[in-house]
Amino acid sequence: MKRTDLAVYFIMGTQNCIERPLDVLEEALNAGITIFQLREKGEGSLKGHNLEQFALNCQMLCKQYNVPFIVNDDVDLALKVDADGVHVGQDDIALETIRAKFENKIVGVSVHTKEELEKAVAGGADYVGIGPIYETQSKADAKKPAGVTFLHQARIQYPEFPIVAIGGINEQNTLEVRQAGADGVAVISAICQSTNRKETVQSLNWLL
Ligand code: TZP
Ligand code: MG
Repeated sequence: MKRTDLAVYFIMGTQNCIERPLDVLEEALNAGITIFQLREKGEGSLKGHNLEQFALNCQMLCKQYNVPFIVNDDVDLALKVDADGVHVGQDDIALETIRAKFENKIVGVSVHTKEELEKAVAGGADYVGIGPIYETQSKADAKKPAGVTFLHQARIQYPEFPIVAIGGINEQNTLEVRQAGADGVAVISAICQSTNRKETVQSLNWLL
């Protein structure tokens, strides 16, 4: 993957949307997001057949806009719908196992420490997600906000490795994250709750 693919990384599940989720996604795509992750989690989230149908609908929209479609955590679903990739945390299936199943696909890993970062890079991750940088309302079990220090260290250690920052990122603090070395910003609420998605995505995307 190219580092620029991470510029505006939209993450969404039906539970994050007040409006019709597929409308939110289409507006985000139209506004210029560069990659999308389906993260269906928490109370009232879709399961089984309904989840698969929703995933297929999201994937179809992403294809129309030529935007990679990534599935969070659910390796089986990602394989079943032939997603462009999968994103896993430290508590999910081991990277080696996933790498083998997604040979020519995108594999992203969340990291919080130097050790986790080195393991992800050595294990063949295509990119890492670092966060939460700021306070977030969108993840029930989120760790304490870490600020940009670790993100900055990661960039110094790996000048070329694709890194996306996550957690409480919005139009106001995106510059700080960029200056710390992130290739892009991964956001849920900034886009889901935006009243002007075109403007929001443009402000989040410093590559435009
Ligand atoms: N992982 C770390 S923070 C977070 C995830 C999935 C939630 C990000 O959501 P928001 O609304 O952009 O803070
Ligand atoms: Mg996970």
